[in-house]
Amino acid sequence: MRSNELASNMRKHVVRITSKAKAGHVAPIMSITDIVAVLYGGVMKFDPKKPKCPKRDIFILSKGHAGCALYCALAESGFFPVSDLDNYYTYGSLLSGHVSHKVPGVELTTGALGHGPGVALGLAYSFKLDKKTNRCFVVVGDGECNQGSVWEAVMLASQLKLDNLYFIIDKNNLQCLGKTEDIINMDNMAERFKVFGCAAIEVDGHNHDELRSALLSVTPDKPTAIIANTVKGKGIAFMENIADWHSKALSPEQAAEAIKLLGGA
Ligand SMILES: Cc1ncc(C[n+]2csc(CCOP(=O)(O)OP(=O)(O)O)c2C)c(N)n1
Repeated sequence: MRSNELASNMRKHVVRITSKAKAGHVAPIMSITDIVAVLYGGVMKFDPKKPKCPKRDIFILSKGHAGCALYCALAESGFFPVSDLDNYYTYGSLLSGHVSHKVPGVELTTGALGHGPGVALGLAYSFKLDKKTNRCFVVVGDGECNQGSVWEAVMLASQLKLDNLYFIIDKNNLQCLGKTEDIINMDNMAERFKVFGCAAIEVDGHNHDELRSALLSVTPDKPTAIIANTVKGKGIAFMENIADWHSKALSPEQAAEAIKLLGGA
């Protein structure tokens, strides 16, 4: 499926299933929807019928509170039936709010921020040691980049020359309680990654062509950092760039309005 169609379907699923479950984190999910859609809509190698296929590329969602975006991409890509999404965030469902590795296609349970980059680095290194060509992609929040563990992983990835590892920074400039610049400023993100030894590319995180070209680029012997400039809540005008929407759930009326804004029925 083309990434644009995938992103559009994902956004509508997200509104439908989060509002049904009265679940929050809609804005953080909308922020990364295009990134995840481009990865699953042509960039990554995977086989939905064999989620553990040894030739697969690895995707890790380090900002695990946005797991719903990944579930929607996996369902749309055939890892499990789209109808299963209706169980999202319900009692006993595998589709928990913070992403769970029990779901087919999910590599790592996350939610405690700061862990994804280190695991992605370990997997990328293991592929190099085994002389395999698999790639690892890890999505990290810009607020999450306040954590030292992120930078430890970046430094070691550079030292190990892991050119099969992609740090994708969801730079929406907001965290849960306010602006990233007011908490620990993460501006000049590309420069920061370059100083730590990565190739760094800055893109519009909602432009699929820019994302695809960055995700397919390789700089020999260097990990790549893709600084994706995004809008928290992208696609739902009344939610965009408003910190309060980090964890709020959509009411049925707001969900209906959101679906209209997304061009749905
Ligand atoms: C280790 C850890 N500390 C705090 C939290 C609580 N928390 C959840 S989301 C969030 C904000 C993260 O900001 P960012 O990475 O920018 O994510 P986004 O704004 O894109 O959702 C925080 C602090 C957490 N999940 N894990």
